Amino acid sequence: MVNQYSDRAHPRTLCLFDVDGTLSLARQTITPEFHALLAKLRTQCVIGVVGGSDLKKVREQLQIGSKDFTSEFDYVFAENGLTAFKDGTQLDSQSFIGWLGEEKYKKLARFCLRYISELELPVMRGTFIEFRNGMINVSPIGRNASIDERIAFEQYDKTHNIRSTFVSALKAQFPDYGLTYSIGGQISFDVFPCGWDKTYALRNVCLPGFSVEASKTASDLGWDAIHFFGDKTYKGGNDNEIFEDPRTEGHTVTNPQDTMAQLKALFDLA
Ligand code: M1P
Repeated sequence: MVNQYSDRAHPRTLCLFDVDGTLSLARQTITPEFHALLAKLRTQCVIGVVGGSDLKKVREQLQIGSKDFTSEFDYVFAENGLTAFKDGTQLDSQSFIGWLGEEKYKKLARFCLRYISELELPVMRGTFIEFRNGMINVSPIGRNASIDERIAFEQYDKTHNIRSTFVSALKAQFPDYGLTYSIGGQISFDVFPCGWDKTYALRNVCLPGFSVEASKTASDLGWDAIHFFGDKTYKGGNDNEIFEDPRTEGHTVTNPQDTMAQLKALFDLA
């Protein structure tokens, strides 16, 4: 087997991180302190990020300074891994529209826009459907909401169940579409083919000489351990599938400070 990471203290240990609520606060930038800790961690083991957001947003949150952030992680997965980088180089991927087809997508988009048009919300902003490579992201309030409006919507949603009711309506309307609806953030939910959750990223972490086909453990992929850190690890959260996957050791965190504390306890980091 070719060992690509022989410069690390633990070359067969992979640490994967969710972004929002794990490496940074929701839609905010990673702190310089955590950025420096990740650089230290990278001397110990192999590191990667598995975000639900698209690459632009993950970059906004993880890039500090002018150095391209994709070169500061061994693996970067955006849109659950549908946009993937290994050692700073982009890998081939599938697309949501290619999988679903234009006609089915148009029916889905029309239903969502009609549904949103009839919602009674305290405020509504713009960009209700964001079309991405590996998924669509649907937001009842609109993705142009400010940070304060996001926080207010998240609270409102907790008592009015806007997103979960919307998802139930979509499931009832399109029972044969084979889609997963995942409420991973504050103001929206992601829609993608079943199986294209964050475990999709594991397809691309296979070391040379190993095969992802029928892999059941980290060692099937060539690793001693694959750690995954996420905040939404509960059933229905967008970190749940990869957290529960038998190939990973899951760690639930409550916020970026907690992630840092857990890393310091697990690895030899000051
Ligand atoms: O990473 C979690 C989620 O972050 C954003 O959600 P929201 O805008 O609702 O806070 C989105 O980018 C979403 O796709 C992603 O899953």
